[in-house]
Amino acid sequence: MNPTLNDTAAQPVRIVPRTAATAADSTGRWSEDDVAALFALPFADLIFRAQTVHREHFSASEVELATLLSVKTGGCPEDCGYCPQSVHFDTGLTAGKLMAVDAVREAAERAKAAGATRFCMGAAWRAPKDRDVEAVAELVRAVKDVGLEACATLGMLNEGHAETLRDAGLDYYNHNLDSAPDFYGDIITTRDYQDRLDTLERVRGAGVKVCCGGIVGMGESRRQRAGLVAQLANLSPDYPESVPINNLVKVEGTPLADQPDLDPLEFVRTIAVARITMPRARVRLSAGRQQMSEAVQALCFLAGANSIFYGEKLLTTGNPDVAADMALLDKLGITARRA
Ligand code: SAM
Ligand code: DTB
Ligand code: SF4
Repeated sequence: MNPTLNDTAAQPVRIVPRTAATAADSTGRWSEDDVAALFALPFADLIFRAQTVHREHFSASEVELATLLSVKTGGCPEDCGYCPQSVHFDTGLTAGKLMAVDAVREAAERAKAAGATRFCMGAAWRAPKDRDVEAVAELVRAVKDVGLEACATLGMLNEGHAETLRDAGLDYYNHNLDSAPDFYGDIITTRDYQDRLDTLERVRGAGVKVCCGGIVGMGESRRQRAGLVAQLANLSPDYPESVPINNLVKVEGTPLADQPDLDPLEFVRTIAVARITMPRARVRLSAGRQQMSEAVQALCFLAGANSIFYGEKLLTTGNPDVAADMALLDKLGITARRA
């Protein structure tokens, strides 16, 4: 008989996961090295650690359902290499004007009836004008009237914009850092990292909750994924309340259309590292679920994801249909967060 197995059977060994020097410093800051060390943990240790942190702050069997709606589609002057809505790339998308309040209210009512608690409105603007912000404030009021949490992502905000949206009842503003600072320039040239940080500061300053994450699978290195997570975890005065982790959706016509797939387990690791470094945040398994197996999604929930986009569409691309998502959550014994 294998002596090792025999010993183990006779005297159970307490397995303590290796944690390495992987923790925030005394000020709560995460160095890129420490985040990279988390990524390098044995998979089981990383997931165990993420689960432990997750259970300290959330029920591990509950997920938030957020529905997305593109309220202003396409025609965006920015050149974000992943995005089907940029005017720089021919993706066959038809651009539209800002949606009317009634249509948005109806979409919010449908989302609520389907079980969502959060409604996120996206607009393909570089930066909204004052009148755009006023118009979106009306949409926010409609969403709040329906009884959903309201989130908007409209691009860069100028002075006073975050306050106008807050006064309309906006709960969250989504503005992603998207990648590590040293990879950002490979993906976007029309605005820089500091522009993003400035908008996030305006959002925080107005007392609106921050939803900020990024995209993986764009050809970045693992070190750069660690760099992105470190940036998010170290945001001042605190990390975002909500952290969407998107897996690149490859859209024909965009420069990243032929990007090789990221190893799914590396995506799971990214979720786990986000959970460990931002323990109280809603970590959202965001774009890319339609291309992901159920098993990988289940691993993402184990790794600490506790929010998903719910409904057939993201902004312009597909998302699993509601029945499939319900069946998956049911299989996993995960329930939807109640309002
Ligand atoms: N125009 C605004 C902006 O960029 O801030 C808001 C809308 S923009 C589409 C919102 C986010 O969607 C982007 O920051 C990016 O993280 C994500 N996104 C866009 N296209 C994507 C794609 N093909 N795959 C994954 N995420 C994507
Ligand atoms: C986020 O981080 N992901 C969402 C939301 N915030 C606005 C957008 C995903 C978009 C995926 C590509 C599309 O459907 O156009
Ligand atoms: Fe425009 Fe936003 Fe798309 Fe960039 S991600 S091209 S800013 S809509």
